[in-house]
Amino acid sequence: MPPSSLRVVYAFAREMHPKTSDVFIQYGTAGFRTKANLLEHVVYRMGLLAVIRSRVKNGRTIGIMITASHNLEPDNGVKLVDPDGEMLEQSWEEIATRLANVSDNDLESTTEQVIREVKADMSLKASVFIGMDTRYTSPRLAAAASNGVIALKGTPKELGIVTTPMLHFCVRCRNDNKYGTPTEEGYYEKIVGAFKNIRQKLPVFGEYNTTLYVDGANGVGGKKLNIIRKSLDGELDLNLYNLGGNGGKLNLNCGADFVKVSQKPPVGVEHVPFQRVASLDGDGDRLIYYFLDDKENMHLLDGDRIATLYASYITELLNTCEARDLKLGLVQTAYANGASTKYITEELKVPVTCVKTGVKHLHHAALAYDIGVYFEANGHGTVLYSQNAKNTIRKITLEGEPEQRKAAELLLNIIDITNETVGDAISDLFLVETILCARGENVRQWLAAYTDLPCRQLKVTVQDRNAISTTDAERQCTAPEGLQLKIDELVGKYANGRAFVRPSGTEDIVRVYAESDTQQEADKLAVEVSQAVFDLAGGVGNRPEL
Ligand code: G16
Repeated sequence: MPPSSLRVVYAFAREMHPKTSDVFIQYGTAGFRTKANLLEHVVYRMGLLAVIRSRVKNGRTIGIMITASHNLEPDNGVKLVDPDGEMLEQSWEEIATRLANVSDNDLESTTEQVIREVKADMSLKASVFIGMDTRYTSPRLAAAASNGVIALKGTPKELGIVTTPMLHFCVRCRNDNKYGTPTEEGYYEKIVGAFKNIRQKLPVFGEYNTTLYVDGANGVGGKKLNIIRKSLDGELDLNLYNLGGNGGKLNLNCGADFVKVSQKPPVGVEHVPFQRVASLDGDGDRLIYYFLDDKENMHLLDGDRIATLYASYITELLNTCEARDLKLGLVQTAYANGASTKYITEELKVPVTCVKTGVKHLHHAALAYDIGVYFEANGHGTVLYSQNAKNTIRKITLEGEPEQRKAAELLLNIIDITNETVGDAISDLFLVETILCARGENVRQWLAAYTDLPCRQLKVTVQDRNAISTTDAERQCTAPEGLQLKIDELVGKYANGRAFVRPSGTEDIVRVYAESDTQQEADKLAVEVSQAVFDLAGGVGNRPEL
């Protein structure tokens, strides 16, 4: 494409998606996220960038997802997906931020500059898949993304309303047809098909029962499970709640983020003692389990629990296969409960890596293992299998002893249930159910593996969240001056105390995490650390109180 035709980039911007706000916006933990009405020009520009990225990748398909995932309805967001279905390469985040913030007048020249910088061959074809969540602002934003793609003569394909992981899956399949068929149906065929397949090999036994309640967060994940539910033949009896009807609002007092952070059950779900409930988030990329006991106390089975369930079961199968050369490791963030890390290293004897928040960081670190299990405590995670691991397991299905072959075949089915491109609530749900069924366990038995340290998460609003800087996988704070010293002093007062603070990359707030021996102490420590943030980092509004 000759540079002269870049004129259309400006024309489209000015006529259809003008930049109407001067608020600086940054590609954060999971792309751009803010109030939906501030995003149209950003999304249009991400359409442009996706075409450039596709051309740099020799015409392979790039994904654009319109979603603000766990955020409330008025927010929206956009993120780019790379050809293997993984998050956009980090070095491009700066380019995305630059392109999103230039004025309309400078857009043409900046686009030209980016094309030169990344050496994109603009004569190549470019293909972009666009998906969106159920927010009422999403169709308009998806259209803006499409226009961005068209402005640079790329080919957009709108997948309509899909979960974020479905978009990642379709992008991967479009570029690697051995992974699956790049459609929603192809996704069901592979993931649900593998689950049904495995269920034929693993009859229900012991304390496991097939009834599962699901909180759909009034988002897309629940709707898709409703489609899947109809194709299940008793392998799993899904009772679905919060599907977006009856005035239920997206992520409001429900969904994985609400359940994890507030440590309360969601509204809208029937409560039956000891019934296991799976809670999804708004775009279906996070999963948390919980149950209420007969005294209505809530017991949470979060991302750390799911990770330990996976790691222990996969290790068991690898041992049966005698595939002991395959190195399995687990990746967590600073939010991982201290008790889970202790259990993983001391009981499971599995190595743990700790990285910064954001699945893009966990995904990257998990690639260092033959089998890398990664999970954020908030329920976002998956398992990555290296080609070496897949080949070894496949070989055992052909050459192993009968018991080894059986375990290796189970592992192959498990790999097929897994969405290796990104954390996926639906795929994770089927994987958890598979393992609980294989072990004949109920939720109480699952919970018994270890006891969580009581913890509390809080949010503090400050003038500028970027005033907070961190290091050591976000466990230490380097700015503002004096804040880490104050946190250390506070933590020192508590038995088994641990706390850290970090600026959120998806909401305009600072997050505070605290852990201690009792819930009361964890709550107190969290408030004291929040007060320190408020005092030293320019808090606005009311000072946090106990
Ligand atoms: C996104 C990211 C997650 C991250 C979460 C919160 O989740 O994909 O990796 O843990 O945001 O990030 P922060 O603490 O920076 O706000 P989701 O489900 O909202 O896409």
